[in-house]
Amino acid sequence: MTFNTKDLQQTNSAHHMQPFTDNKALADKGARIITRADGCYIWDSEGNKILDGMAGLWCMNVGYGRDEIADAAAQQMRELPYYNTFFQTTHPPVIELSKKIASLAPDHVNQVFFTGSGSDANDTVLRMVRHYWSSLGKKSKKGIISRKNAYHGSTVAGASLGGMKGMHEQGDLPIPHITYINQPYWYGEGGDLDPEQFGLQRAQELEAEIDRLGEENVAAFIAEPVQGAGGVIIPPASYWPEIQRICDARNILLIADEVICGFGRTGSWFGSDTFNIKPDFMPIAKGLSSGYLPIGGVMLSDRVSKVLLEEGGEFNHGYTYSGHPAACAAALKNLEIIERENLVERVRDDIGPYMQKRWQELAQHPIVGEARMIGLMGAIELSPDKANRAPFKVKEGTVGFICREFCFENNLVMRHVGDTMIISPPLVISHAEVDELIEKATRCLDLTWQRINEAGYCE
Ligand code: PXG
Repeated sequence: MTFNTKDLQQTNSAHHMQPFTDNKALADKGARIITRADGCYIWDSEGNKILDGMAGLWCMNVGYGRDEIADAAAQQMRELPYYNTFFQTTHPPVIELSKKIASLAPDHVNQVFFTGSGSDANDTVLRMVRHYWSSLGKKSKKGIISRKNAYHGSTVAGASLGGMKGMHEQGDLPIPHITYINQPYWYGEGGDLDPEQFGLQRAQELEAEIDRLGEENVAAFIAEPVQGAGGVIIPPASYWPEIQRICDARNILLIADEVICGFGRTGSWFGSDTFNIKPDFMPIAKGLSSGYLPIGGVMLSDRVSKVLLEEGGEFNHGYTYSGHPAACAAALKNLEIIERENLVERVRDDIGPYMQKRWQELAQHPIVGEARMIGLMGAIELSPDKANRAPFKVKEGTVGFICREFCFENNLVMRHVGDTMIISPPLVISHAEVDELIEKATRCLDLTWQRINEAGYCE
């Protein structure tokens, strides 16, 4: 099939307003048009074959081109394309998926509420947390503590729970009763502390914030086990145990946002397994269906589900597409593939360690300050001065953007967050594809180095 790229770009700009995009600037440049995909590759309308180092948007865990997921969804659409889960009705795919999720979740997590995405999972969690405390008669416990530079979605609650300044500036956010502590970002903010001391210090900010607000006013703490969109920020080992201790000691619910970390990304079924976290709520999406159809949810621990079920009465919340049958059928088939192909174990024992080793080689590059990776999510910090973890002498993000553009030109999808390059390939990536990714990334780092030397950004 051939495509007229220019025509498509013009029509796109005339009618399609894209997310997280300066649409005016994009209209001048023209969007890249992705037309098909298979395995770990996508193709554009010009016929370029591109290695997808981001698994779509951190979601394509089982890789593209899985006919059996398409078949499962199609079969479900023929049988029962839609029915809702309101008004005391349910259907087989949502029942089966709920049971499957409970079997994969940590032992103390056995209920799931379905949504259409990660953002509305976090809207749901905000309402559930407050409903939980008010069901126990503690109406003042409505404050939620989050972290600067967290990402929890784009809806009003999602963006408010997130700690991204640029999002708060648009639309008069955050909503009231959400506050933020600092993130456990050692490379960027650790100064002279060693990572473990720093991790402990950042975790203890939670206790200080609870004291500041008053324990009787705090409902929950929310965090991604590993921050994804914020730049793959892997917390020091000291961080999560201290957070868990504080939540337990101060009777604060713990929400582990598993939207990116869930379903194998960190080498366990959930990021909470990897870090030994015992959350009360786990928002999920993305890898639940590997993005084949939109579906998300909130998993609930026995402690909170018991209160909500026994004391909460009717929960006045839900979405038309909560537990959509075709999305559930796609998710079930996706989870079957992850299990059948042992993808979680593969990330933990085989391809994860291999890619981590190869990724570390990039740390030798003259403009790389640090290379880090857990499971199959990683980052490299661009810096002109490794020893001091120094930034470039140009606006933050300039060099990251240059590198990202070289990646595009060289048929590799690798994103930038400021001057941090991030990667999150499909869990099915082969050893040879990892080699190709490293080879392309190295070439793009070389090109970036050359460009910034010419521009004088390293002096
Ligand atoms: N929580 C986390 C931790 C996420 O990463 C969401 C919630 C929201 O999910 P939905 O399905 O509503 O998008 C996310 C989404 C990026 C990027 O540029 C990251 C996400 C979404 C879009 C872009 O890294 N994460």
